[in-house]
Amino acid sequence: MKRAVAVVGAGPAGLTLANLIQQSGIDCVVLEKASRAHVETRPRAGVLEHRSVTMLESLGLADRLLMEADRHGTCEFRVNGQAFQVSYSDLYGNQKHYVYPQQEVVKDLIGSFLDAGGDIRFSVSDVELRDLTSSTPSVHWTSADGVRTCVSADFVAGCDGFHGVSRPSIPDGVLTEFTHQHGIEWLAILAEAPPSTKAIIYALHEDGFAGHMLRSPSVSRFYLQVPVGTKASDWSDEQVWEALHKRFALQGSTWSLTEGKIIEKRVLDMRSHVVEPMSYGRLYLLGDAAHIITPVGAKGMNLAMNDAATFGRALISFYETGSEAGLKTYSDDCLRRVWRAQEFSQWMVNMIHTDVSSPFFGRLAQARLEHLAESPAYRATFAENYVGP
Ligand code: RFL
Repeated sequence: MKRAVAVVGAGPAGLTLANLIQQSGIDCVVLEKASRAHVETRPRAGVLEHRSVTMLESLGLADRLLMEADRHGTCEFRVNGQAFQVSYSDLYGNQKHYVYPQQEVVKDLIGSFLDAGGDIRFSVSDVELRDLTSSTPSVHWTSADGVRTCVSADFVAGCDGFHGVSRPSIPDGVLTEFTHQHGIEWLAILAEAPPSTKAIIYALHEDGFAGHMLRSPSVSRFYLQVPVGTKASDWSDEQVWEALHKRFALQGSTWSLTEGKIIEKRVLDMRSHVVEPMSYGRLYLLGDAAHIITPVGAKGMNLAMNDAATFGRALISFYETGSEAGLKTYSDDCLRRVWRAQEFSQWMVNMIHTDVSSPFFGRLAQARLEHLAESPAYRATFAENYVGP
């Protein structure tokens, strides 16, 4: 089998790329380890930046999203029982976040790609990447029915996330890896509970951070900072709700938290990871395969889509004009935005945790939040970074 592009991984990065190049007549195959049912129901992110939505809209891929997604332009911070809100949309050109679960993005992108005749192989195993520095790299895999198959391509797009095979296929010493363990863990909770708020809540409490994120009218995501080394099973559902009530509590307010059935509980190790460059020979890394960011600031899915848009444009230019300019600058173009997001995410991590590494940083966090509450200039900078420049 010969294709122009072999895309490894059907997450937001791989599927955005596949749709984008398909629309320009570039032939590709998408190889996905999991089943279609699994990727279409896997809950993860839920916040799209306006830039991601504009890009999807320009490709005709945002019809359902634009009908169903809630628009959000305000977030709330709670510190020691007091709340203040930042209307970031008003501070940054009326741009808003779109709340739309990642699995719905994935479902839409799979649907549109297949409807237009696209080729996705689900439930593949033992994926191997070969001859990456030649002009005909190849990808080998075992299909769902056990047949060993291979495709040779002009390019391989490694969109298989942090634990995929693409990045480890690059020989040692080629990539420079930047890693930071934040020394923080969150218990991530998904509950069948309608949102108790119209605005995302970030709460700084002496017991640790708590977050109330929005997903849909009937499902909410919550985060609780927990001691490093905690296992999800250490927390009963009752303890989760008790902690959330305590950390979100407001003095002299009738606000209340609506509980619901907890459908997912997992511990997130807060870490950041970036590799440079984001390519090797004819292999290009996209999304989580090249960079991991903490969920603080909700940038991960958006960075993955930006990589896909950047690489897609470079491929289209290559096939239409023969120019390799976009391919050559792909890594630098993406990394500028990746590092800016990492910087913002780190800034927010330090602002919403009481004890990042010492009580000293706890006090700095409070000072930063007070500054945000009081200073229009500081809020404007926050807004620009949060909603996406
Ligand atoms: P994905 O989504 O991980 O997709 C990679 C795909 O590759 C497949 N795969 C393979 N396929 C073939 N062969 C192999 N050997 C393979 N190995 C893996 C996988 O099955 C999968 O389908 O990567 P991509 O496309 O780069 O997208 C990145 C985003 O998924 C990620 O950044 C976000 O989910 C991060 N994230 C959030 N990002 C946001 O922008 N806003 C958020 O609010 C947000 N919340 C979150 C998050 C991530 C979370 N977790 C669990 C990682 C909340 C959570 C809990």
